[in-house]
Amino acid sequence: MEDGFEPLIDDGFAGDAAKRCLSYIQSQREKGKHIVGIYCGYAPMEVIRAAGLVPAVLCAFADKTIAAGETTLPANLCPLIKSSYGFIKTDTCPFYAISEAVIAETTCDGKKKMFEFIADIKPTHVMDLPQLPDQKEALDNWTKMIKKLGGFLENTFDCKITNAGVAQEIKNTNLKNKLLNVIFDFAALPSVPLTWQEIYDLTYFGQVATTEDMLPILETALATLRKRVADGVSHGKKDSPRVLVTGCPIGGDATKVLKVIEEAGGVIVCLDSCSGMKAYAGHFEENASDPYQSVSRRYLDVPCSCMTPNAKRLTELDRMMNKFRPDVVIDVVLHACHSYNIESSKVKTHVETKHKKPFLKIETDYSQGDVEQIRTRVEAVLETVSKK
Ligand code: BJ8
Repeated sequence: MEDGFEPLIDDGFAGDAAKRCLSYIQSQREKGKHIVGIYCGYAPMEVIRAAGLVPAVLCAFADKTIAAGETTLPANLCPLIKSSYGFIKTDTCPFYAISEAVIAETTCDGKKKMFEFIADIKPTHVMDLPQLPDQKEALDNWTKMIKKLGGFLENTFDCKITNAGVAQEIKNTNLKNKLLNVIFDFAALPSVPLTWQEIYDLTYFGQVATTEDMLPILETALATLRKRVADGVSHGKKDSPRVLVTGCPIGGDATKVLKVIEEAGGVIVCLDSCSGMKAYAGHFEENASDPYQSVSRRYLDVPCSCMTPNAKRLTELDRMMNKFRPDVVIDVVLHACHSYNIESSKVKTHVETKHKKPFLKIETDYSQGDVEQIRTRVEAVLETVSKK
């Protein structure tokens, strides 16, 4: 905890987003709620919640289970997939253990093929995600897949999902997203009154907790941030380089990159990935004649590199850059994530030519062996924008 900072979420889990989520999910299970595992920002949360279910994020970020994952999966695969599968293989993932079924999507090849292994263990529903989001068939096809998921959930959990229930969850999500974005706005201030860890804690928990359960947390966080601003409390120095981090989802051992950026004197003002602010962008149309179509439209707007073309990534990057005014953009690409790796070149050109900002791509995994190498590169890029 930063000196002079009251915790944003005062629940004893500050800096440990996974433990907070696990504790929440376990408490929901004790209340009789069913838990369903998810792997992706495309999981239609509004339908999951309308079924009365609690989502558990199964993406893992720990180096310790990579070796176990590699006994089945190839070594030259993304660490997120190997780590997630390694937890399952060693039966050490409490999130997977408590999940009664799994929802998956056809995003990247690695995840898609890994789902075939876990489908043998638990009921696993794989959704056929359209990957050409701008084609006119995409909306109808994805809407059908979301409705099919509804059927799977109704059968598996013996529940009923109504259109009114989905419509209500759309409103709930919009409210949660609105408040989270008010919190993100604080990172756009010239003196930044919150840390990347605090942003991460909120974005991670926000994927799991209902709007009802998030509201008091968000309201307290907002009050704390307003007090920090009033007291002139900020993170980093006024002249610290502002950094926008984009790319693959990161957490756990991969947060080494975020830690190095801070240790090198940077202030992270934007986390543009599925583990950060990406999940809370955009808006769901309310009161639509078909709420499933509203859900479908919003998720097709998620700018993941598995989509082609993925022009929305650059549009969204523009919005983030205009809002958070970074001095530097750092693209974190996990080893063997081909789609984000290939797309990195477009992002670099866009950042350097349109925004005239330095760009750094870091390819990494969950091991700590490259920390010093990353540090040298981060220090060098921050030096180029040093305001001293
Ligand atoms: S919507 S970013 S959560 S797919 S890093 S496993 S893409 S090889 S995680 Fe993702 Fe959904 Fe997209 Fe978001 Fe594959 Fe790349 Fe690994 Fe990845």
